[in-house]
Amino acid sequence: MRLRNWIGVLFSLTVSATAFAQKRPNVIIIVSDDHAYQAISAYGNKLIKTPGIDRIAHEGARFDRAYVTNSICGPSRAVILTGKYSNKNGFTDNEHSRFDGSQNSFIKELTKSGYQTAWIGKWHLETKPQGFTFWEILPGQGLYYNPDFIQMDSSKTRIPGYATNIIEDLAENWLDQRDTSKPFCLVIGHKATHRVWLPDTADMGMYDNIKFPLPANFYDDYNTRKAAAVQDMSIAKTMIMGYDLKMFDSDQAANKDGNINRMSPSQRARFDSYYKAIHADLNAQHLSGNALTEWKYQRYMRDYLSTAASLDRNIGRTLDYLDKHQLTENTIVIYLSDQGFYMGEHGWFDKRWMYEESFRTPMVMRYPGVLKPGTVNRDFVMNLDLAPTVLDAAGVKIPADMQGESFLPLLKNPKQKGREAMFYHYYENGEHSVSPQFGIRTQRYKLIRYYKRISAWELFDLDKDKSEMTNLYGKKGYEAITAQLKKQLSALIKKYEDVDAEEIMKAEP
Ligand code: SGN
Ligand code: CA
Repeated sequence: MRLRNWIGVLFSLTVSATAFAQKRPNVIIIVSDDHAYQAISAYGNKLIKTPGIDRIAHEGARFDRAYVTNSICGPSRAVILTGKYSNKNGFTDNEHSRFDGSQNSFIKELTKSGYQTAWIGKWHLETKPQGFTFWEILPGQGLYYNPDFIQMDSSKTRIPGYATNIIEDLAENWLDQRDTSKPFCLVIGHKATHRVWLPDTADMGMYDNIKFPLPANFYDDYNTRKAAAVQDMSIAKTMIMGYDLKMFDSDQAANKDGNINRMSPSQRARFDSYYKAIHADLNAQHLSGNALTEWKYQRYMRDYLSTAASLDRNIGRTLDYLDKHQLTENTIVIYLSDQGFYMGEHGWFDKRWMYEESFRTPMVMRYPGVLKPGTVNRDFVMNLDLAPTVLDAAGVKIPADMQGESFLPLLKNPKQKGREAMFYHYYENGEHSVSPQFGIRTQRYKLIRYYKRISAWELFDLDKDKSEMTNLYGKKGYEAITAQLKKQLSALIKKYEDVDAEEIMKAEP
C-alpha cells in the first residue's frame, strides 16, 4: 500500500475510535455529605425547595429504596469506589481506617478504558486518590469557609469563598480543560450538609419563617431498644448551643471556633449580624426543658436546610453547565448522599444506625434515552451497586470480585427482579456512642444484631411499624420469622465473606 493510503486507513481508524469514545456516556456522580431524603422536595417535603435535585428526578428517576452498606462517610465512599463491602475494601470506620488506594476501583477501570476521570471536593479516605486523571480534594472533613484544598502535587491552597460554590467552580474548571476527545467520569464530592451546618452568607435566614413540625417520635423513650437508649446523638443532650447552633456567649468564644475564626471580615460581619440577633431573642425567652429542645430543633432544621440550599443550587449549576455545553444528552448524572441523616426522628441528628433514616440514602439519576423521565424506582439498590452500574453503562467489563450489581437491568426492564434482602454492617464504636451492628432488611422485616457496646437483637415489622419503635425480638409469635431471618442473614454474611459477623453468628445459641 502506498504511504498515502496508509495514512487514509490510519485516519479512518482514529475517527471511528473517537466516535466510539464519544458514544460512551459521560458520568457525573455528585456525592453530598449527610443529606437526608427528608430534606428534599422530590421526596415529598413540601416545606422546602430543592429544584436542582428535583430536576434530576423529574428528568430521570428517583430511587425510593436506595441504601448504604455502612452508614458513615469514609466507609460509604470506599464502598462507592470499590463496589465492595467494608470488610473487603478494608475501610470499616472513620476512626482507624486508611483507604488502600492500590486496590481496584471503578475509576481505575474507567481510566484504563480511556475515560478522563476526576474526583473534586470531599474525599475523606485518609490516603491520596489513586487511578484518577485529576483530583483536588478537601483535607479530611474540610471546612465551609475559605477552605483548603490538596492538589495532586501534595501542595495545599486556601481558596476564598464558600466550599459548596468553590467545589462546583473547580469541577467546571476541570470540565473546561479536559480532553474533549475522551468520555469523562467526574465525581463531585460536597462537604454540605455535614455538621456544623454552616450556611452560605447569602442563604442565612431563608427558612426562618417556617416552623417545622416535630417528627412523631421526637420524644422517643427508647423503650425495648437497648442500643438506642445509650446513644449520644440527641438534639436535647448532644447538640451544642455554641459549636452546633452558633449561639456563642461572647466574641472570644466565637473566635476560638475553627469554623468561624477563618471567616473574612465581611463573612464574619454577616455571620455576626444574623446569629447575634437570634441569640438576643433566645436570651429574652429564658427557655428550658422541652421548650429549649424544640427551639434547638427549629434552629437545626433552619441551618441545615439553608446549608442544603447552596448544595442544591450548585447541583443546578452542574446541570446548567451540561446544557450550555451540549453534554446533557450523553451524560449520566447521579446524585446521592453518602448516607441518610436524622432530622429529629428518635430525637436525633447524625447517622450510623440500620434504622431507615440513616440506612437509606437519597438517590436520583438522569440517563437520557435509557431512563423515562419521572421514573420512581422501588427496588432495593445500594451504594455498593454504583461501581458496577457505571461500568455497565460505560461498556466496561465488571470485575468478578465486585460485590455490587449493576442496577441498569432493573431500570431497562421493570419486570426484572432486584435483590430480596440487604445486608448492613456498621463498625465504629466511638463518637456518638452508637453500638456496632449488622443485620438484614427484607421487604417486610428488619433484624439487627448489636455487638461490642451492646449485645442485643432487634426485630421490626416494617409494615406495621415504619418508625421502628417496637422491638419484637423474643416476643411470642415471632419465633418462626426470626429463625428464617437469621438463616437469610447467615447466607448473606457468607456471600459477602464477612468473617467478623460470621464469628458472632457462630457464637449464637
Ligand atoms: C465528625 C462529627 C460527627 C460526625 C462524624 C462523622 N463531629 O466527627 O458528628 O458523626 O464527623 O461524619 S464534629 O464535631 O467534628 O462535627 S462523617 O460524615 O465523616 O461520617
Ligand atoms: Ca457523611
